[in-house]
Amino acid sequence: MLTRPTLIKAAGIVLGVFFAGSGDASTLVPQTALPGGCIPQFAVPMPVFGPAGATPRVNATGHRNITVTMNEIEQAVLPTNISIYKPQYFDPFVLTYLNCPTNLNIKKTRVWAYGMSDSYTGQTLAPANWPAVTIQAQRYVPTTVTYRNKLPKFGAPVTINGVNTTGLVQGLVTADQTIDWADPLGQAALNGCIDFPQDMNNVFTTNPNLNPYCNTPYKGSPPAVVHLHGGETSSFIDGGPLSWFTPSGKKGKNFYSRWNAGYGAAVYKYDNFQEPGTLWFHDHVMGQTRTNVYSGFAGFYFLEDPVNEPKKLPDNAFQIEMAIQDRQFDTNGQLFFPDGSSSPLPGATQCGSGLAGDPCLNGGPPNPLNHPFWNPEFIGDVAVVNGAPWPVLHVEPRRYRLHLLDGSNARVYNLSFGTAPVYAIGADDSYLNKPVKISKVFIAPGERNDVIVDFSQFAGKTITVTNDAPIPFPDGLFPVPHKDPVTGVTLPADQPQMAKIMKIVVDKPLSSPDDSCNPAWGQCGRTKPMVRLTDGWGHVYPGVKIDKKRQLILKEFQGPGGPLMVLVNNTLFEGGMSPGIDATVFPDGITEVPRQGSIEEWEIINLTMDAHPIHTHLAQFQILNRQALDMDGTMGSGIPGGYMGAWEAAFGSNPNMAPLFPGCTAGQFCPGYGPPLPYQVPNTDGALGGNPAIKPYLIGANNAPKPEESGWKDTAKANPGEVTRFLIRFTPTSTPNTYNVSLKGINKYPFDPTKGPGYVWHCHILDHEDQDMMR
Ligand SMILES: [Cu+2]
Repeated sequence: MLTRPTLIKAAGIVLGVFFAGSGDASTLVPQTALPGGCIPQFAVPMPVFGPAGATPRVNATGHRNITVTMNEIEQAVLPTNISIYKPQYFDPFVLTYLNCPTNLNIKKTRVWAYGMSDSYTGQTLAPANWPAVTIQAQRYVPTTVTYRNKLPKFGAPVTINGVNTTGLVQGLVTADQTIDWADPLGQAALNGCIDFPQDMNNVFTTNPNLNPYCNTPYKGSPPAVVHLHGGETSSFIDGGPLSWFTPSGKKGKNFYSRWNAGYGAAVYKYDNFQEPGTLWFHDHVMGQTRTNVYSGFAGFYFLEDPVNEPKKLPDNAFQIEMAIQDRQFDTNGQLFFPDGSSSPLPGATQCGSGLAGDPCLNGGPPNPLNHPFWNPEFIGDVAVVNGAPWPVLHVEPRRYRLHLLDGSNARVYNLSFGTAPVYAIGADDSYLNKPVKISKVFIAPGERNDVIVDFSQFAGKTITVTNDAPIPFPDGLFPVPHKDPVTGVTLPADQPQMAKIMKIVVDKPLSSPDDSCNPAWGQCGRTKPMVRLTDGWGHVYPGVKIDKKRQLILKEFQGPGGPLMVLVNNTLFEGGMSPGIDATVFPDGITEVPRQGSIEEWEIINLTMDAHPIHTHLAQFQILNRQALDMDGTMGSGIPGGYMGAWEAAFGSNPNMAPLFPGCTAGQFCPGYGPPLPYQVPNTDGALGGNPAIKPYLIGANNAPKPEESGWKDTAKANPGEVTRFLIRFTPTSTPNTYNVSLKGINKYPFDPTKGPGYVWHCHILDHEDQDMMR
């Protein structure tokens, strides 16, 4: 999605237009967007869980059986105690100041939220909240969770805070029935809605298969499932995309429950056997992860192990979690999720046209005839931390430990804490050997950064947490002024309000001396060094045996209006449908089948224009390095056409492969066909995956991962035009490496992706994983 914002901006400049407005987001509920620039910043406190705040975390050691209930609730989100919002805002599309709407009627926001209680006593452990109140678990102490889906359908009766009303959120955040999704009623499949690239002839024009049912937002019983992100868990309880269930008792094909807990419930037992770290849990339902997480389903899961953790980390009131997200709201304070069904306002053309008066930040869906409601990336215009817009946090002048999570659909953040020193102590799941001083926290959807920020020299000061990352990354809408890469001209910010995330005010008196570990003195590292697969400097760690190497491609499939689908290795999620995957070898279409205990090198080759945060379930990995690739032959390999040319030329070149789709031409990219060559035949790089070798096209040096991303990770950025290499090992992170031997490790279930329903790996841009950037 490189060009869309640029095009829209360009159109705005040329045509110059001007009204404060917006279209309907939802086809079911009339909505008018409240531009984010109209919402006052730093007007609400940041909700804090644990000793620093009013809501205690959920103690999973004291309560070993927890019920997590999925509810629709009302939550105070936008400031209501202010009668006047801002009078004007900066419009990114027309690059000028416009009037804010005046007809505001800000109410509490309807969200979907996890509430928690003790399964045996019924005692409430945490109120339902967006984000969920953090669960605190101890290593080796299992947690049994009963998930109960009590979500109301749109318009169905529901009682909220003792008031009888009707379900709203499903009507605001529209499901798209034309992408491969849970489809609990089986109606999308029955009506031929789900649009596969095999329909090549259809896809590029109006899809004749699309009957009116397919254009209808789903209003049935809402499917949901919870994934523990970063969890080393059995695949039965991984909460994968096909393990969903509805309140009415419909289930996905991988549904699992430890025992029958009734309709709309699943019981998972987490062993908590893995190394300590910052995990999180969120919804993962097939084709609706973006909408369910957007609606509120996310929370932290701290796994603690006092024996093996760094000693004397800031804790109690000085340990704070922050889930950073972006959202859009309407003039009633409700969630606004673009579905492109906008009715044009006076003077406006259709939403997303890029023409004069276009009313929508996200535009319409790029290919509405194929996917009436799916947008490739959700772009919000309000920064939200722990469910509060641009909040304020009051702290003491001392060191704090902050667990930072990018829980956004698509937005990458590059955060700074002013001049306060920031040290990374953990990356995603695990602690680093030694703390690393960092100037910016660069975080993509799904990633966590565990940091210590030292406020001790800032008594009486206010620190604004700032962000300068564009969306999509690296060349989308900028929150700050930036240079045009072609002309060198400095352009104004596209979303200036997104340059600030929150404010931290150091105005609390020091309540006690700060005796926490001091990363400036090299403290706060691991007591026992992590097991290394890489040396953190770009090389394989001595003695590490790589069993298999895979080269896997990230590629967008463009329709006439923009992306139709984003794919890993050009293969659909339900890959048995891709003829490029040999169905005799892979009847179920699963291609990445590592052996338990083995170490594999994965080379993720990004042929798109955007960065994609790649997330693996079950197994953690260590980033080896990243290297540029001559994509088109203009970057120094000296090979005409570059890697992209070689890759496209490979389609139809192997007589042993299934015929290309009708409409595809040999020597050209055939979307959704799978890799162009046989997956299991190693190429001249010795890599599986069915793609031409990359070696002749590599340019420049291997770039080592940043020190703060050199530990065990479960999510890592794959930048455009690069190969991102990581070593992934299919045993727990704590299992020692033995020279030249693969160890299964000590764990309570096979660390084997082929046992049970298996695991997925995918892009953590939620809008991408929902449209098949997942295997
Ligand atoms: Cu992606």
